[in-house]
Amino acid sequence: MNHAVLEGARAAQAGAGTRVLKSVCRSCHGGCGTLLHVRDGELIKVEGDPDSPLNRGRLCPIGTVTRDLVYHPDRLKYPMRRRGKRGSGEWDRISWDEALDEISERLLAIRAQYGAESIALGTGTGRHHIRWVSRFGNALGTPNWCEPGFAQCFHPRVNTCILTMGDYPVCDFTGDTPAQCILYWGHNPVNSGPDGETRFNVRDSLAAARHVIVVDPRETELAKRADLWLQLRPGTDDALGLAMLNVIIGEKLYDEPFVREWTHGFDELARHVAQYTPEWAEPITWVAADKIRAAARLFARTKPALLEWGCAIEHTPKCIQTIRALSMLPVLTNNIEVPGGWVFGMHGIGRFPSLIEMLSPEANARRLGADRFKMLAGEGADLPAAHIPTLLQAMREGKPYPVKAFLVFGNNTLTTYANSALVYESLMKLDFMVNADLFMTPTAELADIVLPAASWPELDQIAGLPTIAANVVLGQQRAVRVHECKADEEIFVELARRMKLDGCTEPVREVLDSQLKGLGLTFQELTERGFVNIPIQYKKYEEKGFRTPTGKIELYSTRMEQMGYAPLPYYEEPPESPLSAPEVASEYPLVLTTGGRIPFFFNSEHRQIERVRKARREPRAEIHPDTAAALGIADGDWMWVETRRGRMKQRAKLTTGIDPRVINAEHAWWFPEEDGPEYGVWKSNVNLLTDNQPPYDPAMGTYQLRALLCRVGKAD
Ligand SMILES: Nc1nc2c(c(=O)[nH]1)N[C@H]1C(S)=C(S)[C@@H](COP(=O)(O)OP(=O)(O)OC[C@H]3O[C@@H](n4cnc5c(=O)[nH]c(N)nc54)[C@H](O)[C@@H]3O)O[C@H]1N2
Ligand SMILES: Nc1nc2c(c(=O)[nH]1)N[C@H]1C(S)=C(S)[C@@H](COP(=O)(O)OP(=O)(O)OC[C@H]3O[C@@H](n4cnc5c(=O)[nH]c(N)nc54)[C@H](O)[C@@H]3O)O[C@H]1N2
Ligand code: SF4
Ligand SMILES: [Mo]
Repeated sequence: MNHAVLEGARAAQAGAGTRVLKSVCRSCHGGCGTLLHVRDGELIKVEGDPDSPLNRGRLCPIGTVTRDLVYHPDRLKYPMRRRGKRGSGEWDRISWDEALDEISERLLAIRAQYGAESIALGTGTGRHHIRWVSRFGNALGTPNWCEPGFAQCFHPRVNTCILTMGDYPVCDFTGDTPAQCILYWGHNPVNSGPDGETRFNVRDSLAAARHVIVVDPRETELAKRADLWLQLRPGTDDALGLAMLNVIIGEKLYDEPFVREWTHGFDELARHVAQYTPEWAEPITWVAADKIRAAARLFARTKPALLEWGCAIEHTPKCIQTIRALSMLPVLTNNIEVPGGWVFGMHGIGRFPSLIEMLSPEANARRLGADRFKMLAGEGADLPAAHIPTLLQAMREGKPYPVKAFLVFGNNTLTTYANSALVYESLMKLDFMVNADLFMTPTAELADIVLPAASWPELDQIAGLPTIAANVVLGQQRAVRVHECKADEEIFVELARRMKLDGCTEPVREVLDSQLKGLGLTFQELTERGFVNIPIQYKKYEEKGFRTPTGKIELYSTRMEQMGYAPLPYYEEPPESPLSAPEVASEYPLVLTTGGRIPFFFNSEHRQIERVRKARREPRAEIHPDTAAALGIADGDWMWVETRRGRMKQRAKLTTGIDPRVINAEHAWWFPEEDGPEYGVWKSNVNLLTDNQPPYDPAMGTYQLRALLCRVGKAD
């Protein structure tokens, strides 16, 4: 049946006057196929698309409340200009023309006075418009755009793998062969649906796997299901990974022919990891040596095996070497480019016209952090971005040069960057701030102008999943318009035109069409089909080698060595730990980890939506019953959690699933139901506790969101 006939059939089933449009949910990093039912210009129903290989008709709690999101009474409905001083909380409605004219005039004046690099652009994690932010920056002449995940989430893994393997490997979830062993490391994807996978692919692969290994300080649902649960001390993943390499190499559990032919530097690695025995790792990681051996053996002996890794390994300031060590587990065991293992992408979407050529080499070199963090902001980055702590310092102190303007497109800066108090101080120093969002947030309250952004059913875009790999290409199409909300992409185009920039001025659909040329489709045709699923080819390297300087997977990284970084992975304590900072530990004796994902919210979002909020009214911090009893804390009590940076409170959740020496606190809490302009952002915000001061990861500039020292007490 052709697509027009199919659409007709769907509409007939839905009832007279109803159109059913295929689209893709973008309320998380996943991309579940959806059917949007539209009548008289209104979205009346959202269903999972039964044809989509990513969700087969299912939607998670967040996807299920899409209509509540789109038509929420608190949506920003029109542009507004702040009255009074920054943070006054008083706003006047203005027109889009007024807003865009004022923004372009202010930006042109700031650019003329301080240089283009004094204008910074910010966005949120994995958003549909992420590449448009840097594109607009390139057209404007500023290298300073940022995203909270670039040094802290996913991109450290992406950049490391591109440098050492030539591409970013993803789990083979759309092929025919299920993995037999899955190793979940610092990752809880049944809740999170992260990195361009969907929770449903994850659940299906879990159901099919014979063996499960979990590396997590908390006893999650996955840990309960696991053959082996390695309950490590937060922040010691590098030591554990190195010890597993020691076992795999020492016991000759690796795939000798693959390693010999397709890897570079095995002998150096083997010599190097000989020191990292399981007995060495036990007191560091709190995981018994025998258990480390058992995990290494199970992973190496079961084929095919998958590593599912998450952002927990990127929330300490030495993430690149941790990633290096872990990435070698599937490599040594030859689980790369095989059915049911890690595969490189089919790259179904064509090159995005990033306009990077509009940025001069001098401007590129001025990107904040480029001189130090080459894998984030310089030559070792796939998509270079500014270093957030350096950017905030430039706002506060004007050093190394002033940053005067910040345009934020979809990021609740006060809740998700580390060290929220210092973030607030930095934003208050700006001359000009713009915030485009779906809702008013404590961060948007600090802006000069706020813009109402469109949510996913209100805009056109292409999604390629898994992210980076683009094995499935999905069309996200505008089904409805609400209020005066505009897609971020359109805002950039309109601003570029008004500012008379030499790029970023063509219509959005023209760009989308250009990206689909390789598939022989227009954007319109893609939306009619819904998606294109490109069959995965395995062992592509046998024809072309790996895209690295040696043509092999570099266990010993020549690129990292050239850039002045360690070519082999090593162990280093987190900077604020019982071992590295015993003097701090005497006052703050517990290890704090943060952020474990909640299935009902995406980071700081969705707290306004009653149908999901009722599942989690208040923030929770997990504590062992023995620790709680010693401090007189009962289950459900408000509990202070305090570090050297500050304190905040969450409800104590007593559980034996956490080590008595560890606390886990949720992230991104604020309370939209409380009074503005603060909306309770200082009450339970875990980033009052985290740290954005040095040391940073030497290559990536990563700061410290987890593995810190804290103390807790009963709050009234
Ligand atoms: N529903 C929902 N989905 C989301 C998000 C959301 O907020 N809600 N956020 C999105 C984002 S931005 C991301 S990056 C992904 C993240 O998704 P995940 O990578 O799954 O991240 P988390 O759930 O934060 O952490 C995973 C696990 O790491 C454990 N952990 C904590 N500290 C350590 C440690 O030091 N070492 C190890 N090995 N484990 C540790 C936690 O206990 C947790 O169970 O999810 C994305 N998807
Ligand atoms: N302590 C601690 N801190 C963390 C983490 C942790 O685990 N622990 N996780 C970190 C990680 S991994 C990440 S990636 C970051 C995530 O941090 P962010 O990406 O900043 O996530 P949010 O705060 O949810 O910001 C999303 C904002 O975008 C708005 N929005 C949604 N869709 C759109 C849109 O289409 N257009 C526009 N303009 N706005 C939109 C939402 O309403 C919301 O206000 O947080 C990091 N912070
Ligand atoms: S898993 Fe993500 S993409 Fe799928 S329905 Fe939920 S929020 Fe939407
Ligand atoms: Mo993230």
